Order: sequence, then C-alpha cells, then structure tokens
Amino acid sequence: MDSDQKNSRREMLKASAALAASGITTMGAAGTAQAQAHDHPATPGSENASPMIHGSKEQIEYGHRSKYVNSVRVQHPIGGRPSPDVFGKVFHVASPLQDSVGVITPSSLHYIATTRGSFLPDVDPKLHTLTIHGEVDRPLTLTMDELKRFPSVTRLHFIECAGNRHNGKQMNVQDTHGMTSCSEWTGVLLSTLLKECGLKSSAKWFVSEGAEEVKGASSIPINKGMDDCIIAYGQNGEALRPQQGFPVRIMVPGWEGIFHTKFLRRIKVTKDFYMNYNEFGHLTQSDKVLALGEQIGPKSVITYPSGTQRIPGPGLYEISGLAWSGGGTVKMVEVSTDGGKTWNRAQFKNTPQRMAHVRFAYPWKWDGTATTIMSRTTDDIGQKQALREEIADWWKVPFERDYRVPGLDNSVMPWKIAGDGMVTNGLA
Ligand SMILES: Nc1nc2c(c(=O)[nH]1)N[C@H]1C(S)=C(S)[C@@H](COP(=O)(O)O)O[C@H]1N2
Ligand SMILES: [Mo]
Repeated sequence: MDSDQKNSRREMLKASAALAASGITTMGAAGTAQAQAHDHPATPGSENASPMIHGSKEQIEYGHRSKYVNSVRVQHPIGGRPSPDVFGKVFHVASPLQDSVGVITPSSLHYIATTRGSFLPDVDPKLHTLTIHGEVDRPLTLTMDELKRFPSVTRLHFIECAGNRHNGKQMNVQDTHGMTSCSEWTGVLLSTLLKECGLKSSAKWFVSEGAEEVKGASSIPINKGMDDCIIAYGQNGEALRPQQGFPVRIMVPGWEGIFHTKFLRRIKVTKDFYMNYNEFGHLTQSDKVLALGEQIGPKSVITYPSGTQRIPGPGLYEISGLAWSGGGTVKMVEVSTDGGKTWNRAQFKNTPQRMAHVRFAYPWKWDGTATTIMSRTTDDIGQKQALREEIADWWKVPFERDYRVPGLDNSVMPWKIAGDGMVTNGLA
C-alpha cells in the first residue's frame, strides 16, 4: 500500500466514524433513534413485521428481484435511433449505471447494441456450430458441446459501444455512459482453437461473423486473436442471454463493442483486412492505426452522486463510480470535488483487473456550496483520461461548449452540484 492509499484509508475511517456519530449509520443507539424518526417500530423481538411473499413455481425455479427494485434499461438517446428497416425497433439500449453497485452488471441489465433492434436470432444451441477456416492447416467445425470440451477461462471484462459519449444534453449517467457493462465471461480462448487449427504463416487477420443477415462481421488482427480473445458461452455464471449473443460470442477485451460479434458462427482467418458492413469507415487505415483506434481509452464516471440525483444536504458522502481502460488495468483514479482545481486519489473497492470495470470511491464532506465533481483514470500503460478542453488542445482546435471529441470519447465527465444538492450534467 503506498502512502496515498494509506491516507485515503485513514480519511475513510475518519469519515465512517463521523457518519456513525451523526446518526446516519444504523449502528448502536443512533440507529434506533433514526429508525423511530422514520416511523418504523423499533425492533421489538423475534416476530416478523413484514408481509410474506407468496412464492410461485417460477420464483423458486428461477429467481427474480424484489418488487421494490425497479431499475431498468432504457433506449440510449444518442445510439438509440429506431431501426431503419422493418426488422427491428431500437439499436441501442443503455444500462442503469446510476443504480449499480460493485462491478458486475446483472445480465438482465447489460447494455444492448444490435443491428436488428429488438428482434434477435433465436439460435438453437443443439443445431448451432462454429466454423474456423481460411488461412489454417485444419479447418474446424464445432458444436456447442464440442466447444465446451476445450479448457475454459473465466474472466471479468467490460464491453463498451463506440456510441457511449456524453454531451451537455443528457440528464443522467445512464444516458451519458450506460452503453458499457461488465460481466464475468466464461469460454475458450480463441488462441486454444487457433492452435488446434494450426495457423498458416499467411494468417494476419481474422473475420468474425454472426448469425444474422447483417452478420456483425469485423476484421481483427490475428495477434489480438492469439492474445486474449475469448469464445464465450457463459456470462455471470450461466449461459449468455439472447441479447448478448446466445449461444456464443467473441470477446475482444478492451476493444470497441462492435468487434464483440454475437451469435458467432464463423471465424475466417485471412491474409488481408476485409471490408465488412462494420468497417467501411476504416478502409484506408494501416493495421497499427486501426488497432490503436479501436482500443477504448482510460475512462471513468461518477455514478453517485450523478445527474438527476439529489444529495439531501451538507455532510458526508461516499462519491462512487466506475473506471476502466481498454489498454489494460486501471492503475489510479483521482476525484476532484472543486471543478478540477485539485485532484485526490480514490480507493478501489475491488482488485482492478485487465479490461474490466473497477469500482472506485472517495469520501467527501460537502459544505453545501455549489461545486462540480469529476473523476479521471490512469491505466497501467500510463494513459491518463483527459478533459475535453485538453483533447481539443491536443487536436489544436478551439474549444467550444459543444465540442465533439473525435473517435471514441473517453473524456472526463463533470457533474454539477447546486446549492440545493441537485446534480446535473456539468457540460450543460
Ligand atoms: N451478431 C452481432 N454482433 C454484434 C452486434 C450485432 O448487432 N450483431 N452489435 C455489436 C455492437 S455495435 C456492440 S456495441 C456489441 C454490444 O454487445 P451487447 O449487446 O452484448 O452489449 O455487440 C456487437 N456485436
Ligand atoms: Mo456498438
């Protein structure tokens, strides 16, 4: 533990002692007093004062959440345009990050991006096969059962859609950053399968293809395929959800979401970069530029307090958020509570992992004056998340309020806190 971390640990201990003293926590006598103030009976004895849930077969066989919990996915305001054809309704659906705790996105709340709107291929896993062919010695076609016989890996990884960008018009963190999610994925390393096939020396790229008409195909350098791509059939301890590509998808850790082909049925190993539906925009780029361009930069966002929430009054708060980087592991997150004048090192709530969300927190005593809070990430290859002003400066263009970050937008997200505790988009 370095001294910064020790300091923030000490701050946190002080903060929790102060919370207990101010009666915010329910520990000890302060808790009883507060419970009474909220019109609950003080805990009298062993009897149960709550009504009973009448269990159903469905609830018992496959559980669902409490009726008091109602956080849901919503259409994303930027990416969520209606499908241009008769096949679908909505392209992009965002995850409710404002309600998130920890780092795993529940599978039922994972963001969704599809070329086919709300219509999904209904793939029968008994009939589904995955074929690997092209610049290989021994082409391979695997059923799902055969795929599952290979040694597996289980890893935490985020996915993020390139459309996940914030501007001054979005109200809350679901709209600014909800097109990213993080799951525990289980599957077979692509490298395991490629070794089984035997790569020819001419193998430089591979194209992954999904089961729909538009196929969700993408060209990826073979080095990335041999490095850390996963042919995933499991998500958070069970089979993938249909929205996430049941029965199998490819995970391309740290790369823009569009590469993570769902309903995966074919991988063609190629000599050259392929022009696909997804890629007409990249045609003139070199391998190197393409690879850099598709990797998600270091990024973070405060999820509490965030837009449309209200903090009730001066006092102690734990500022909490998510940080990630496509370049590797999050090394450090800093939080500013004075509009970027000073930055303080945040704590991690879990051990940061490669290309995965990490939960950070910073204890903060709000004095009741209007301010702006923000966070920034540094990853283990030394990349640091920049302010929009800094990015405009780097591109040598004048900074204006509606400046649009070119490419993938990983700029710092400010939340404004008014004197009455209302939180709004700091870019507005
Ligand atoms: N087969 C297929 N794969 C696909 C897509 C698709 O429409 N079809 N959408 C891509 C896009 S744009 C993104 S951002 C991610 C989203 O993955 P998710 O829906 O599981 O969040 O899947 C990618 N893979
Ligand atoms: Mo996407």
